[in-house]
Amino acid sequence: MVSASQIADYEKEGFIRIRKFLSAAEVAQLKSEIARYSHQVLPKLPEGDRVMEADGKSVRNLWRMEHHDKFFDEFSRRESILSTVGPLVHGKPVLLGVETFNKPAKIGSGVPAHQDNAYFCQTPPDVLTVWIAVDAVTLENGPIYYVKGTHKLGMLPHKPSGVSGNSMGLAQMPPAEESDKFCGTLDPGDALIHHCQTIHYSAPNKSDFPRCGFLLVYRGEHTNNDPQIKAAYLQGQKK
Ligand SMILES: O=C(O)CCC(=O)C(=O)O
Repeated sequence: MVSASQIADYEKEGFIRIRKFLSAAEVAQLKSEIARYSHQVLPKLPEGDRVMEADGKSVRNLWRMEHHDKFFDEFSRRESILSTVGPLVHGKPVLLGVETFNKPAKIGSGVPAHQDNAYFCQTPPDVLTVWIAVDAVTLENGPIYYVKGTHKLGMLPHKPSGVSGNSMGLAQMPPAEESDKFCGTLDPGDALIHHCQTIHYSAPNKSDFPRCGFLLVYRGEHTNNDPQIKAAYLQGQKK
């Protein structure tokens, strides 16, 4: 469940941080299930459902995990998660995808500033991501930064970024003070929930410590494809 003050913070800032979203036992199980998936399922995945880092060996992203594995499909249906997400998407949550952003030690690549709806293309923008820390997220290993209140700016122009796994980046970052930025440091099991129009980005991981995030993306049942955003997305994929 999400409290009235958390809902108010989410509506105002475009994100919230929830401490101890998962227990230590749940996060340990999640970590071992991601490792199992990476060993057993990943070798059989279609190319589009995984992205590797520049070394060709380390996983950058796993996409659409719910399609390939029962554990992750069932995880996305947990009542505790759906009841948290419902008030934030203003309706019945519908899963868009289960993913990881692994950001491995030393080699994990950065994520250009973007709004997720450049990929999701939904209207109204009642879509969010639950980003669960599998590892500790510190200032050193590439935490997510959010720009507060930017979910209220509407969709801003994006352009191809050239980054494998994050093909779209903001064409131009709107002016923001340092105090407008929030750094999402987390303990394992903590979560961030961000709105699909909140600008966010993260730096490469040059540290000795991995920074794996496990993501669940939901939309409200009432959202639809926005043809204008979709056209911009498809155009960007051609370049
Ligand atoms: O994990 C990261 O560094 C970025 C995640 C992200 O871009 C997203 O959740 O949309």
